[in-house]
Amino acid sequence: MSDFKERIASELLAVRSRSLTYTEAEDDLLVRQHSPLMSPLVWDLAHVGNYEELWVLREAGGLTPLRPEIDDIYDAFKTPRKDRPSLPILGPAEARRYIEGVRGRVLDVLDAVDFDDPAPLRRDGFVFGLVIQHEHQHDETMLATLQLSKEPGLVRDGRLPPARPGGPAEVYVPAGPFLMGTDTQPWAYDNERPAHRVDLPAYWIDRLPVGNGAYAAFIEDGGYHDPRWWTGEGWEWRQRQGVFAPLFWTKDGGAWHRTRFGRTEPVPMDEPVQHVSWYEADAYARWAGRRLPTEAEWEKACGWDAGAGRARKYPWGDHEPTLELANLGHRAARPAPLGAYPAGAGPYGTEQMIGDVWEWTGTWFDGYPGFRSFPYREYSEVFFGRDHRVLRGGSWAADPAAIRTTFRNWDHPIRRQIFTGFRCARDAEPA
Ligand code: AVJ
Ligand code: FE
Repeated sequence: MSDFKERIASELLAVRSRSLTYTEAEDDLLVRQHSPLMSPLVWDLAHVGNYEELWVLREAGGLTPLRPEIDDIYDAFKTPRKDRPSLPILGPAEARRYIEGVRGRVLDVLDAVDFDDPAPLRRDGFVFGLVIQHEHQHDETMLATLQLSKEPGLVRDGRLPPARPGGPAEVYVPAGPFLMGTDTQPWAYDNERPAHRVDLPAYWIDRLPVGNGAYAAFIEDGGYHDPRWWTGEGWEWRQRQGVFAPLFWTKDGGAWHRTRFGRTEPVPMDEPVQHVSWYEADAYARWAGRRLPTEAEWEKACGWDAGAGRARKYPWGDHEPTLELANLGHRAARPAPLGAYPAGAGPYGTEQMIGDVWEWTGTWFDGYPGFRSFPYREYSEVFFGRDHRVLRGGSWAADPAAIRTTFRNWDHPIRRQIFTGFRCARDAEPA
């Protein structure tokens, strides 16, 4: 096998070992639905195998279906999350057997496929990138489900670099055009394409994500009780849901605590805030006299190298993340403290844009000019419009294989159980 194929094989192995780790729990925990917003873990597990069968074995490999009768159950569009527990889904042992059977054949297809084949699923191994990233995305979802299950099982305490206090609060991004999106990243999704010129006025953007300490000041200042800071929809949501703090926060003896993966601890004030909805992020920004960055502002600050006239794959350049550059891949079950990654700074001096927390932007999820759906409308296109806000950068739970400057995630503005925070921006004063 070529080096590239070896690399793909090892990425396939790595993501599968994570999926299996996340589903090591007892059967009862795997088949239970922990929230109507989430699937039972065992559904995610068989779904990633079914997706792999559909795209690699059938579409790219031309093989006949292994178990066509289960396709509908694992089609996210045919079965809404709330219905998944009542379906005849495969049990844990059967699900593991099924995905293993698929995987064996996937490695045969990998061995045989020609990456110079002009068929877009096969060229540059696109279909393998598709399934590897897909499984990573479901792994992150499974981790959020596990957190809701209150099982302490999956807390990891890997060492993260320390906080680095001080430094400027915001960085300046001068006016000028940049190239948004990509035509050249071979595994980029349809929604990241095509690359297109966007001309932005000058703006300021936070050097770091908003921290728990700053967010607690918003709470203490009565931010959750003052409709001035909220959009009409956001205020209605806040009242209806009775929300007064980020998800998992409680006030205990006058101090904020958070309960995650079954463990309660004082809220670390120097960590990026997470588990806030778009509405909360937006309200905080207004309270602070700022606003959320647009998606374009976020991307330009993240990776646009104006001197070189090109976008970097990551803020620091094109080389893969290391322990000193970003907090990705679930090394510890938390964002790193603020300022922990000076070496991971972007071209304008922003830090921690990649990893730690997904960052809400002010932009609705939509197609770029010239968007063409590939390989299927249900990956991106059906979500375009005014239902989902764009999230950028990836969280501590995201894997490097599924993260880059141009990667776009999206979710409903009410979503809080995902690993989401934000940073603020503002227009630069007119010269
Ligand atoms: C890109 C994270 C919004 O997990 O809902 C998973 C990706 N698409 N299966 C999701 C996805 C099909 C999606 N997000
Ligand atoms: Fe999926």
